[in-house]
Amino acid sequence: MDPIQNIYEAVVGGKNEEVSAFVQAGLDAGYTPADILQKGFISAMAEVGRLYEEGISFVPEMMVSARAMKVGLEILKPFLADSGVESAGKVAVGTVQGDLHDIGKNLVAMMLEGAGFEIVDLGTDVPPEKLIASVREGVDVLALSSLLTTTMPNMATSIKAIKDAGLRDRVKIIIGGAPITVEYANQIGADGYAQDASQAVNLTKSLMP
Ligand code: B1M
Repeated sequence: MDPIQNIYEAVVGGKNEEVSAFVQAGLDAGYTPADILQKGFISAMAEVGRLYEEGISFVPEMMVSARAMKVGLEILKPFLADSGVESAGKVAVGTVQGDLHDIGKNLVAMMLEGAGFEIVDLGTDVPPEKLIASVREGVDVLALSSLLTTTMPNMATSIKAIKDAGLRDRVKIIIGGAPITVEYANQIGADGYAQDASQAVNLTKSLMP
């Protein structure tokens, strides 16, 4: 079977012990890391979401698929993140308070790293105080992720907290994640919105002094 199809099925089926070999097979067969990412991993996670939404699978299945995707991304990481490039700026990435989804956030971090940015990974479920601390420590850009409609408002809360701490003009704030839109970014006073990880790289570059 085609390596990309193998990756897709391994992620949907949560077969994390097989996924690394399939990624390697894909690379050996000449697929680009971008193809493997888009057609293998991201399409598979869209299918996992569909199965969950339609009540065909449940949270445990989502978890094993997420683990398989993470294992595969580790193999892809060196190809996405080209090391040895001079730092283009410092970016803190995190998923907002209440939200534990980190695959998209990790992908954004990997692509930014590949584009030469220094990354501070704040993790998931990040409270505003931790964001404030990272701005005080000195980052050029704060990239916030949210995957849940219930945690989206925490982006607004985070921006407000940074503003209230008198730090808003010290950092550019960009946001993204499945439920986020450019209108929402404008509404809450973010400096930009990126639909996916590669747009996040272009946006970050455009915001650097
Ligand atoms: Co959750 N989950 N989940 N989940 N989960 C979603 C998001 C959901 C859409 C599924 C569904 O119903 N179809 C739904 C949200 C519904 C809603 O809010 N409207 C949902 C739900 C309901 C939940 C729980 C509430 C389920 C429950 O417990 N009852 C729960 C919440 C837990 C919490 O966070 N407090 C939950 C839990 C989980 C797991 C832990 C099981 C697991 C996460 C594991 C992990 O991340 N380590 C999980 C998963 C895997 C998903 C789906 C299936 C896949 C998400 C993903 O990784 N996609 C998801 C359904 C779906 O998205 N189709 C779903 C792949 C990833 C590459 O894409 O994260 O969108 P994404 O990132 C993209 C862009 O959005 C963008 O770039 C990335 C790609 O290039 N982007 C940014 C993301 N962040 C960015 C930041 C930027 C820029 C771009 O900064 C500038």
